[in-house]
Amino acid sequence: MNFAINHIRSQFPILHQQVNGKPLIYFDNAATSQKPLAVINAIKEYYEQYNSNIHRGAHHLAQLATEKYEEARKIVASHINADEREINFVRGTTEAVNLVATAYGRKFIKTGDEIIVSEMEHHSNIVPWQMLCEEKDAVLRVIPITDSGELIYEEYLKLLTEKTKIVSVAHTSNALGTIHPIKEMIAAAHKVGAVVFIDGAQALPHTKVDVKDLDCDFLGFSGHKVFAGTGIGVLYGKEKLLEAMNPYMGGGEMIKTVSFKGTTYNDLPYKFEAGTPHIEGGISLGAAINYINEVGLDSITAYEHKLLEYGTQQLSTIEGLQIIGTAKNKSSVISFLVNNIHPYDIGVLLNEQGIAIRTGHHCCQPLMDRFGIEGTCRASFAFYNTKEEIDGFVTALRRVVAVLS
Ligand code: 7TS
Repeated sequence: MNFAINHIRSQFPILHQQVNGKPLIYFDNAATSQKPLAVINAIKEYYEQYNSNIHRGAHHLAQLATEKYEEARKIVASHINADEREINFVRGTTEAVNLVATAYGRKFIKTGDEIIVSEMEHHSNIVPWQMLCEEKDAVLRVIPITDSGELIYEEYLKLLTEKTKIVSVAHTSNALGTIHPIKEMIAAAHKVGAVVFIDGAQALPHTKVDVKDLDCDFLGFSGHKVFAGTGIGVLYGKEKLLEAMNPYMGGGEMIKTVSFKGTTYNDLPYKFEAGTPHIEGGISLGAAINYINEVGLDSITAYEHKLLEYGTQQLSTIEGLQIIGTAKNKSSVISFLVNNIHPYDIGVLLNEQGIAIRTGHHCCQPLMDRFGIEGTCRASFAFYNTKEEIDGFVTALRRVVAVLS
């Protein structure tokens, strides 16, 4: 693999530590990713050199902070091939979905309308739509999945009718790693006049996402999964849709004029950014995106695919281990169960050996119900992980299974 892995790892200080006397192996990247020096230094510089509130000060620090924050918006826009006005900074994917469900849904969804999600969604891409359906007396339809963890495409096509107003699906599943055929799904939804929200939380850290090529109407993602800080994320929306929507929250920044006779709203994107934003979060996101582009997203995708293949192969040598989610097109996530061992017990014993994985339902209870299980163990890789770490993990897991069997 032609990938400067040692140099890359040197950029992530947190990776070089011992946990319970063993070198840390961090395989919980789908939950949150670690941060490179480029991001840590951008946050440090912000607080050491130009901390200030933005958009409102005539003074030097305020101007500098505003410049850097708006520069980050440009970086995000160009990264996903959008216009700056279409980039709304939010807290994360969860807020992006809630914003659309509220600001678009409240205005445009009527009694009897239908919203489609899949059986594989994260709770944050289910519950806001359920809340909207309850409020509007609309109907939530669910795309079923196969035993290997792929959406049943024909069933999706059957669900699409003139009643369908919104389709909201993940680009990539956090629990199984399945990459969905979203470009085709978006085109099919557009044929019946529906708008499409893409949950990009698990896609942006691993692959290039081009909103124009996909032609999605909305895209949400979280900064913390894409190597930036927590509490920052992005809602992309097509300009004409964002223009048509009412504001989500009221307050400072999102207004042009306020009077008791009536208030007028600010232009995009500020219309959706009430209050003092997460300034260093935005700046950290700009730094993170610059960093992954320096490494090269195509190389990242290719390298991680090798890790996925190697990890899948190595884990399959453990007797009694069953991989949940065996779709053809997957990102670097491996969910598994071993015999009847509770995933949590595996997680605890792996932690004793310095290995971080996730156990549980991964905020996908309907998906777990579909498989008739309570949860899984999930190892999720980032581009700073290595084959050697996978070897260490598989050896440790073998030991854990022997103890718990
Ligand atoms: N959508 C997907 C596909 C996700 O994986 C997550 C977080 C979210 C939405 C919500 O993102 P947030 O940043 O707003 O919380 N997923 C996970 C996970 O798999 N383990 O911890 C968080």
